Amino acid sequence: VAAPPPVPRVGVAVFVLKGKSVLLGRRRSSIGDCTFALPGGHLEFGESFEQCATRELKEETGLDIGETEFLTATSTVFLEAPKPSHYVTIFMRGVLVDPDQVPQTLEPEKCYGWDWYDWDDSLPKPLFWPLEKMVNSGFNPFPSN
Ligand code: 8DG
Ligand code: MG
Ligand code: MG
Repeated sequence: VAAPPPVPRVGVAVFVLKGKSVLLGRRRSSIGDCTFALPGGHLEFGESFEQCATRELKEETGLDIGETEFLTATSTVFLEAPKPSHYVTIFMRGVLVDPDQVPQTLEPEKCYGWDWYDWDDSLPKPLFWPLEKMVNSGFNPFPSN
């Protein structure tokens, strides 16, 4: 029988804010290998965006965030991947419960390591393509007040 046609999937990524910095890690993946991306992953059946953001962050870094807020959503087709894929990605933001908590690389097969990067003048390169597009369009994950 023929393989089922590909369908879009839902990703949830989270901006963990600490002072003027955000948490980024270099991906080990067939999609965006070696580029710097936010922690995040696939929305599971029955999960809210908030639950997914909190769970993926915990699984990937061990970090705990308080209440999360929805920021924006993107739709991205990754044609360069071995299996072309399409993600609708939900971007959340959260703040550390304990600002001194240190990120751990809990999924070393998926990420080379996490670190804090100043949003205004020291974002690492190359950024994961969807994030690069957001930054270039002037997107800012910090509260505006
Ligand atoms: P899981 O098995 O833990 O659920 O998934 P994962 O291995 O952690 O998935 P992921 O690739 O980290 O995230 C799922 C998709 O979300 C990713 O393939 C494409 C989309 N996505 C974006 N931007 C970002 C981003 O900045 N970070 C992450 N992690 N995913 C993103 O469009
Ligand atoms: Mg994950
Ligand atoms: Mg992930």
